[in-house]
Amino acid sequence: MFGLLKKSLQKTVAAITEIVGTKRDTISKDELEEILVTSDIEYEIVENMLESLPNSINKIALQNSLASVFFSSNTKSAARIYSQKPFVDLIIGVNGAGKTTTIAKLANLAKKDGKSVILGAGDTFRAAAVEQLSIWAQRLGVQAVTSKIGADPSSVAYDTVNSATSKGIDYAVIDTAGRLHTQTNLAEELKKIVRVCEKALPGAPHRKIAIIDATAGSSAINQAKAFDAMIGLDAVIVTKLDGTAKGGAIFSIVRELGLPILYVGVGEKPDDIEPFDTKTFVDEFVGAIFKD
Ligand SMILES: Nc1nc2c(ncn2[C@@H]2O[C@H](COP(=O)(O)OP(=O)(O)OP(=O)(O)O)[C@@H](O)[C@H]2O)c(=O)[nH]1
Ligand SMILES: [Mg+2]
Repeated sequence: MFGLLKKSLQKTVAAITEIVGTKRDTISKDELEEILVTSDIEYEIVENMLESLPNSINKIALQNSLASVFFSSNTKSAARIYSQKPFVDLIIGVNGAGKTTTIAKLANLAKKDGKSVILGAGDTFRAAAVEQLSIWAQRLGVQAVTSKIGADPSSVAYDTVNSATSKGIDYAVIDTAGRLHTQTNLAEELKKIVRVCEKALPGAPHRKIAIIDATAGSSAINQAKAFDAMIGLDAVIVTKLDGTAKGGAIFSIVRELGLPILYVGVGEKPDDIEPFDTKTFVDEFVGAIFKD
């Protein structure tokens, strides 16, 4: 289980191994500080953790400390997928975070679960964006709602939800444009998309999911906070965990946003997605430092 999650943490683990050398029974605070900061856990979080740990830290103590990040912050819980029909996900995130790719992955998962899927090309800003989503829809054999470039994205969202309802489709996923969160028109646009989904189907969108690039550091977290302030996020999907040694970013994301991580993206293909599992994640970290 969670093989892809483990695999995607290989570089993070390798970076830790480089600092640790041979695995130990205990580790000093200074060494642990270096490890945690190197893996991209924010300094403030590291300081907080270290405060409550003894000078010589063993496996159990670190395990508990890392796991507590998830217990204390992961308070909001997202709706269970497919708990409604149609179940509607709205995907939000800055440019290049991996929104469209993640939508393909979610559609692929749903298909494997035997669910019918419709995609909404709500990024009407760029011609390439609509095309990218349509290509994925074709490849995966799912439906897509598209419109002309520059069309109102909320009308695409409305059509997607309505189409899903009238055709009896199980799962609808709506893409959005990834312009910067500082633009007030993006805030208005996103709010309108949410309003319009709700109008088409009370309760929709069932999840407003932020896509966060694991390699983007604290700026990505601040952007997600801005999205949360705009429309209230329900959950997060962390992308590009493969190919980075900064797996510790996950701790920062959870601590800062207090949102559940639904999945992690571990590559560019539709199958490169894995449910996030706290225990596996913490065990990989701890296992890189301590003897069994
Ligand atoms: N390695 C890796 N690459 C990813 C992952 N997810 C997305 N990508 C790549 O990241 C790039 C951007 O992905 P998109 O899905 O187009 O991102 P987006 O958020 O839709 O971007 P815009 O539409 O421009 O806002 C593409 O080259 C993807 O293949 C992942 O989990 N791992
Ligand atoms: Mg896109």
